[in-house]
Amino acid sequence: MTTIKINGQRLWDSLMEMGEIGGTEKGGVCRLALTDLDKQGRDLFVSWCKEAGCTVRVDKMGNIFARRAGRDNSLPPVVMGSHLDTQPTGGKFDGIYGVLSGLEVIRALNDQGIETEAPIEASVWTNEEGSRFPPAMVASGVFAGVFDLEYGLSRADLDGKTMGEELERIGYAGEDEVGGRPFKAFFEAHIEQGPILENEDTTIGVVTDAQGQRWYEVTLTGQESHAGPTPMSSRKDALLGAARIVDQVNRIGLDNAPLACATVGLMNVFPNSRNVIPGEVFFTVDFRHPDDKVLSAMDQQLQEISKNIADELGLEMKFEQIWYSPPVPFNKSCVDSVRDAAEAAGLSHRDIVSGAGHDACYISRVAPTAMVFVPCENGISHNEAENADPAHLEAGCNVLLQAVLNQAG
Ligand code: HGY
Ligand code: MN
Ligand code: MN
Repeated sequence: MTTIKINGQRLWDSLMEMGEIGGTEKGGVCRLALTDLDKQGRDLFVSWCKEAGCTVRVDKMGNIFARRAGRDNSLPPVVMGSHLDTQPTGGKFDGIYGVLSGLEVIRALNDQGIETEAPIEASVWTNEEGSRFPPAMVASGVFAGVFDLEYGLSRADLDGKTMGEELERIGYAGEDEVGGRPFKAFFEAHIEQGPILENEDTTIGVVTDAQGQRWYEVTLTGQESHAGPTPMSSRKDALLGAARIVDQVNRIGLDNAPLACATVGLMNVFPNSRNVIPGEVFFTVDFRHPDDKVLSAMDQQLQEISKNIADELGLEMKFEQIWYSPPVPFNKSCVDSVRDAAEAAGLSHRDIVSGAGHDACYISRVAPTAMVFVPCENGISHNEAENADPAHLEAGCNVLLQAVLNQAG
């Protein structure tokens, strides 16, 4: 293991500067995929990479690859990266930490004149969050061949704008084909977004797996009618149906505790007027579990229960699973590189399963992949209060550096 180190202050300063773009009153970040703010963040990252001597390429899904040449550039690159898009009430670290850690590794190698055998790349994956354009991780999914390019470019937001149109508009509809080029390895540094590392006072999470996810969209249609003269017995109340299903989603999660997660995060009520019985409700369901069998049992239960509730209340139901991402085991040799790097640096570490989805989950289908986790304050993320300790961020980036050097030679 070499003794070269990254510059923690420079990493922190870059995170703070990037966090200004879309910065919110409460200290969070709102930089939704392919908005003008996302463009600004991308432009800043590209300018930093060019200053660091990288050549920058963009593919047709807007994925960005900043390449630092190695001795033998015919070799497949070792790639680091994550995402720059955030949740509407996101933070400064989710995704951004992994992107700017990749840049910091390149900056540190430059400072200390280190040459690697294989080239290395810092990457940005478009629309990881899936908040504006569902599903999540769609651009890394196209890269991994899970979705075709047409599907990726046609993902639309609630206003009907597609990713293809927005990529053109912000100038990130690149020329390069998406995927089909080998990586020697892929590493993603990320905050844990949960409480385990902090509770155990552990600095590094050696991510062995990521749990599976199923996303659903449900539309219940009843009958708008007057909240006054309509007797309770003759109502077709779509919101009542949605409320009962929301309760059942929660119960399915609790019944499969402690590893299951079940969330209804988005709901639109129509016409959303206080004295009209709601005629239509649209809502989403997010199921997660590390065991695929349990995840499909949860899926069965949800379908059955939703249908019974809709039938009982005389509602029509459109029930669609829009996304399924199976549980992911990461590559043993890459996971070992992360664990060895933490060990060599004398950092406390523990194996951990990722509760969140990441671009690494899809990239692991086409390249040996692993992740490095660091704690975040109170385990909070997808929240403007998201915070992390500069010392942890520095430690995680040093582990990333060593893992990359281990693979890049
Ligand atoms: O939802 C997730 O797990 C990720 O933050 N997109
Ligand atoms: Mn993320
Ligand atoms: Mn996220």
